[in-house]
Amino acid sequence: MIELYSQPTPNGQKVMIFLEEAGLQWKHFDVSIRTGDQFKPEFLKISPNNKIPAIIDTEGPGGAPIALMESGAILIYLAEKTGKFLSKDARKRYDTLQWLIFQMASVGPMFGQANHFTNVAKDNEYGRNRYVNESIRLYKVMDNRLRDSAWLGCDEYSIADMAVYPWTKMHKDRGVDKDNHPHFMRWYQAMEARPAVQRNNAMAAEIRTRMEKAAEGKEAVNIYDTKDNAARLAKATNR
Ligand SMILES: N[C@@H](CCC(=O)N[C@@H](CS)C(=O)NCC(=O)O)C(=O)O
Repeated sequence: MIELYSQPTPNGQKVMIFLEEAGLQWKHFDVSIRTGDQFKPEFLKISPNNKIPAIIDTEGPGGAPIALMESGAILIYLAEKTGKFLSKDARKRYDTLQWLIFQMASVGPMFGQANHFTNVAKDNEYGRNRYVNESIRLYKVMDNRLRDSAWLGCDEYSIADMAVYPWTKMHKDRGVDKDNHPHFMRWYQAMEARPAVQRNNAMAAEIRTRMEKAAEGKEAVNIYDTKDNAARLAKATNR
């Protein structure tokens, strides 16, 4: 059984997509980053960086439980555990890993900052331009890659596609469409046609509603105010 400690943000959804694609037995444990669950001592035991997602595989290596954080590492672990979505052919495997890391190092952090400066720190023009422009460049990189390759990682559907897809749902906001990014859009539509991806999207909406309801009346943590993050962490870990 895979226990997923998470919230259905793009980083959470990548793991949900894998679990659905692979048909693994799994359960979602809600960790509300709005109400500060990421700073609870029990969560920090499995995710010391106080971020979702994290998993516990109750039957890890040698039959003993294993806890993991970092969505890229989780996807590699699950791919190796199941023998699915990460090719055994060395070239395809390293191609896939390089595009997975492209997501972890570029798409996630840059798109995240672009969203922040577009929706939260709206009066910071420098930040908005820097990250929105970088996001637009990254969409072109993906369009070029998908001109030459059926899927992002290699010629097979893989963990690289699962990692990127949830981050690209807002592509229209960056002016990406069929005319200017035809190869990206072909891939995006192929992703949306997959039953496991559709199940993920439905489940993500359900879990989001459930978590919003559970958070009603609770004090919210301002995750954008990072000044007292160190204090929150110290309190949670008694340091
Ligand atoms: N590199 C990490 C990033 C995880 C991450 O940034 N998670 C965010 C939500 S998408 C989070 O937990 N934020 C809570 C906080 O910063 O307090 C991964 O891919 O797992």
